[in-house]
Formats: sequence, C-alpha cells, structure tokens
Amino acid sequence: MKTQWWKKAVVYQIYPRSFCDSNGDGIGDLNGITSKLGYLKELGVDVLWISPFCQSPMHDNGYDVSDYYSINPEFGTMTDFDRLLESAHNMGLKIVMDLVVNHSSNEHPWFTESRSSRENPRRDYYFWRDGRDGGPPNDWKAFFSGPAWTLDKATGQYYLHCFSPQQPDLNWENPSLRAEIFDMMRFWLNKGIDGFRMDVISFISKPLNAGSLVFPDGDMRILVPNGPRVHEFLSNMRREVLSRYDIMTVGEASGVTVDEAVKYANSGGSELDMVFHFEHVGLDGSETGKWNDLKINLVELKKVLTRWQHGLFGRAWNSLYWCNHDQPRIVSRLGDEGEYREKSAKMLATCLHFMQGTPYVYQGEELGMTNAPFAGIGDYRDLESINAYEELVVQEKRIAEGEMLRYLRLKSRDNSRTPMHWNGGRHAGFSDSEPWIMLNPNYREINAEEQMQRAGSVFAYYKTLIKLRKEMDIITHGDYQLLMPDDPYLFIYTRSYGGEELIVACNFSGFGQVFTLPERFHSAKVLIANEAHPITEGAVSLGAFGAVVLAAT
Ligand code: TEU
Ligand code: CA
Repeated sequence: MKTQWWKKAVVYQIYPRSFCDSNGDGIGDLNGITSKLGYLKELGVDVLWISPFCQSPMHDNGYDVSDYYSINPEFGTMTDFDRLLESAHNMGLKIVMDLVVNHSSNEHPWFTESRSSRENPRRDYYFWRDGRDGGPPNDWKAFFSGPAWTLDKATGQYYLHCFSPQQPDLNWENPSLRAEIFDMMRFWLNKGIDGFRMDVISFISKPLNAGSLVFPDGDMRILVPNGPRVHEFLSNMRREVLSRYDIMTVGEASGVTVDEAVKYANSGGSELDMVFHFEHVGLDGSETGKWNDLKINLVELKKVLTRWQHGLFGRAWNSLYWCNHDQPRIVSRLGDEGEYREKSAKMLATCLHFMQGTPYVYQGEELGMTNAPFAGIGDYRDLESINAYEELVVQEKRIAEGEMLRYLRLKSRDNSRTPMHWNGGRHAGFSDSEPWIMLNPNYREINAEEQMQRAGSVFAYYKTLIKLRKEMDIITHGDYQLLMPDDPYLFIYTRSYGGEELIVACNFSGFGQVFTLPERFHSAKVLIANEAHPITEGAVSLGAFGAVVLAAT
C-alpha cells in the first residue's frame, strides 16, 4: 500500500500560458513558473498541476498535442522543464502533468500517417468510418461546435473528434496505441514527475459493443462518458504503469456519476486516485448547454456536493474545486465582484476547503480574481467561445449578438485565462510586453504583491486554510453532515472525527443571516472566520457573505 500522501495535499493549478512570462514575448512559460516557486511555497500548496506544455499547434492551448516527448518552444525547452522539476523538488513541491490522450492534435505524426491511406498500419489509431446518406456516420455534435466527424478527402472517410476537428479522438481499442501511450507515460514518470491529471479520461472507451464498428446516434455528451471498456483500460494502466511509482492521479471525468466515480477512484486503488466531476459546475447549464445567464441555485448546490461527500466516504476519494481553466471565476459566479469581493472569495474558499477530498486552487483564485470585462468577440481567444459565437450568432442566428456577448462574459473559459496579477505595475508584472490575451484591468487593486503583505487579504486567508488542513486530521478524515438543507442562503455542515467536531457556516447571500447553533457548539471556539461574528446566546449572525468555522470544545 502506498502512502496516499495526496489525501492531505493541496493542489495548485497553473495554466502556463497565463502564469508568468520570463522572456517578454507576452506568453507565460516554464522559466516563469520556476521564478514563482517561492510564491507557491509561501501559499503553502504541495502539488503543482501544470496544464499542457508539450509540443502543440495550440488550437486549444496545448490540449491538442503533436509531440508528447517535447516541450512547446513558446514554453521553453526540456532543459527548462528539468530545471523546473528539480527546483520544485528541492523546495518540497511536487509536479503533476496534464495527460491529454483521449485525442491528439491533427498534426501529430500518428494522425498524419493514419490519414495517409486506408492501409496504413496506424490507420486504426483513430476512428475512421464511411459517411451515411452523404453526411457524417452519425448525428453527434462536437463539444466545440459543428459535427463530431470531419470528412478527410484523402481517403474519403470521416474521422471522429469529440472536441474540435484539430483534436481527432484516439482509438483505445487498438493495443499498439495503448502500448505507445503507456511508454510515453513511463518517459515522464522516469523523469520524476509526481503524477498525472488525465484530460477527459472518461471518454477513452467509445460506446461500441464488442466487435461492432457502429457508433450509435444520440447525445454524444451522454453516450461517450464511462464507455464499456474504460475501467478495463484504466486498471491495465494502473497495473502496467502507475502502480510502479509513488504518484497521484486525477481523472477529469466529464459525465461521471457518484456510482461511476466509486469505480474510477476506488479506495482499493485499482484505477485512479480521484476524479473531477462536473455536477456542481453544471448547475447553471441547461439543455442548450452553457450559453445562458442561469445562476447556480444554492439548495441544488448543497444537494450535489453533499451527495458526493456521502457517496465517496470510505469508498473512494473526492477532489474539491470551484475553478479551473475551463470555468469562469468563482467570485463572479457565486460571490460578489463589488463591495464583498474579498469577503465572498474567503467565504467560498471556506465552504470548499473544509470538505473531505483534495482541494484544487486555480491560479488567481487565491487573490479573488474575477471574470474579465471582454468587450467584443475580438477580445476572446478560446476556440470554444469563438466557435459558439460563430455558430449560434453568425450562422444559425439563434442568439442575438448582444445576448451572446453577455453570456460569454459570464461563462467563457477565457475569464480564467487572463494573465495572473503579480503586481499593480506594467502588464501586471506578468510580462514585459503585451500579453497574448487581455489583462483584467482590475490588476491595480487585485494583485499578489499587495495581498502578500496585507494580513486580511484573500491570499492570507488561503494560507490559513491550507495550514489548517495540514494540522487537523478531522478535515481530511472526518464524517460530513449537512444541516438545514432547504435554507436558500446558508450552507452549513459539520465534520466529526474521533470525538472532535467542527461546524462550517457560510452565508451565500448579500444580506445578514442568523441561525441557532446546535447545543454542543454553544461554547465552541472560532477556528477561522472572514468577519467579526457575534455568537450570542447560542446563535450566530453572519453578515453578507460571512463565513465561520467553529470547533466544539
Ligand atoms: O475539458 C473537457 C471537458 O469535459 C469539457 O466539457 C470542458 O469542460 C469544456 O471546456 C466546457 O466548456 C478538457 C480540458 O480541460 C479543456 O480545456 C479542453 O479544451 C478539452 O478537455 C479538450 O482537450
Ligand atoms: Ca514567454
């Protein structure tokens, strides 16, 4: 049995393009990350998950890999990577890589070979099918707009791509493909990396019944996740590769349910260590997807997160996140961008960091960074946003321009991809020249330099949360119980472990809330709070976006 160090760890996600630019070309890079290790150490995180930095034509900012064995020149060289890894290790920080193997880039040599002829030995590394009635083989729509199949004239067949046409899906049914992927994973693990975050790993087994080549019609987003052989593929991967190293693995598992997660992240350790689910961040979506102005409902949010806390307790392991490079900023989404920005950022952090699981902090979240005021479609860089605009506004005219721009400001992935705010100076200290994507102009007020030297900052608060997790086993191991499930403003839960008990109370509303404390907390002591919180006569009154954690004495 390995130590399972990741159960007590806090992970920090770095989107390398937007983190720190060391050579003034406007694009973040590996040397930039190395130069900020001191900052990350100060924050107190244990693990850095770095979004893809391998060779890529960058249609999807590296989630389209054309060579898994080399570094994209914009990000640096293999020597830079080796230095980053060594420096991180010297400081006691671990590094987790993004493994993008559901698909490759259409510029990967495997795809070049595969498309060259129907007889090519690597033809079967991707999914090639004949068209149907003069169109694609089935009715699937891709994540990034348009059909999930593209006709390749060279051989007259269509290839499958669940994302963009530049991201053809790899065919995991093919044993040589699997072997090549496992070899590549060993290459990085032998360098000494500390694990993988696996991109859309729940998609690798396509819904094909044994021997059948026919893709069923229907909603691709529902049909593709958790396919018939996914657990077989992952347990082989565990046996042949992962189990030989003391690492952590987290699978990005779009479409995963609690029952499926119990298999992927089972405590027997036969597949992955944990998965990211999407249920809580999907609560402001609709049948038409994410392009709307719906808000996450707190009662639903509590229901979902509680179901995951209970469902995985003792059986599997949770990952905890509000933010990543695909999600808008949490302060803008569930908190307040104005007067209560800092306070709501701390409240949201409190709510998440006291749950059971491994917390993930996305760059800038620890400063309370917000969504960005993008003006027109020309300000966006993300292919998902640009393609959706083109499809829904320009081609199909289903959404008016102004309305779509409003949805994009709320939901676009670029909201989390604006450069990190290091200081209030030129280009926010991110770069010496114009960044590849616009800066959020609020970097003058919201930046690391200012927050690192201010006791009450969001940064200081995250530091405390991370430290508490290290000190208190109850946060890692305690039982979770939700109180007042139907309250529309308060999220209150308890954790208990070995006779100790905590109560975590968070006010998701912009006005004051009072609630009666259970008897056993009447003389409790405050562990952390984002405001002065009068506890009088057995009641707590929380101001707008207030949060408090009490330990029963
Ligand atoms: O995301 C996969 C995924 O499940 C999508 O639903 C994603 O959440 C989408 O961006 C929603 O708007 C992963 C990566 O995290 C993402 O950045 C990549 O673009 C995608 O895979 C393809 O590799
Ligand atoms: Ca650079």
